[in-house]
Amino acid sequence: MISKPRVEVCFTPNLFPLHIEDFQVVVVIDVLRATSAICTAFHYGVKKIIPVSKLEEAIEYKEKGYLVAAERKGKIVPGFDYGNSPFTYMNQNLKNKTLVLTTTNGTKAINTAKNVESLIIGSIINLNAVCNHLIELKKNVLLLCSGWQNKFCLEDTICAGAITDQLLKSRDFLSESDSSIASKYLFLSAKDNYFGYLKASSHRKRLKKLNLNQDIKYCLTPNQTNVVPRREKNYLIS
Ligand code: 3SL
Repeated sequence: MISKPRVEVCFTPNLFPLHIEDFQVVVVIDVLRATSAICTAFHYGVKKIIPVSKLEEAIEYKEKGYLVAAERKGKIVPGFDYGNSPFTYMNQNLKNKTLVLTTTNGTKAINTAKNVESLIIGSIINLNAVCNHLIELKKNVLLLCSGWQNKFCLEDTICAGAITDQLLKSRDFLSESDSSIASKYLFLSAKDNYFGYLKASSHRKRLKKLNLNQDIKYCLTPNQTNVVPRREKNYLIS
């Protein structure tokens, strides 16, 4: 009997080494806001994104003349061109441009998974496109939640649960891990009102204090784009 590919959820980047064995595809998820901003940037025509983990690397790129976006704790780092708001990337001036991006957790998660065969970018705004892509690929999938400073976070887990739910419903995948089951149940209880469900969550509160409610609403609105950004060498393309 041919066995089906598996889907599993990794709650935080520091757990990644415990999960990675046997997975050919990793989906990095940072709903608020890095992977939503990345999808938005490609949807509006950005050509390449180079994700870097450290501010020092971002500064080096800036000194070489690259356009660089840098976010720490929700704010634009002074001296950089852009931050991490998806609305920043709805910008015709960025069409066909290469952008360097560093964020508190999302770009670190992307670089945590540097040795995997295939890495794609997932969020609620490209949910169905990601699921359709994975169903076509039919390979073992690990859903890597970026979390917050290596701690569990609700919105990434709910997005991982939404992907898990669709893959299992396709009947082409199976899941053997408690992390996938837990994510799916969280998704099922949140799916009718992500914004309300996440009201007490730590990052929603953090962004709300920075007056970023519009960003939160946008990032929690499903299927606004069909882009599925993927890694090639050290950069992302779509
Ligand atoms: O942690 C990250 O990578 C960011 O997405 C955080 S923020 O939403 O920009 O605050």
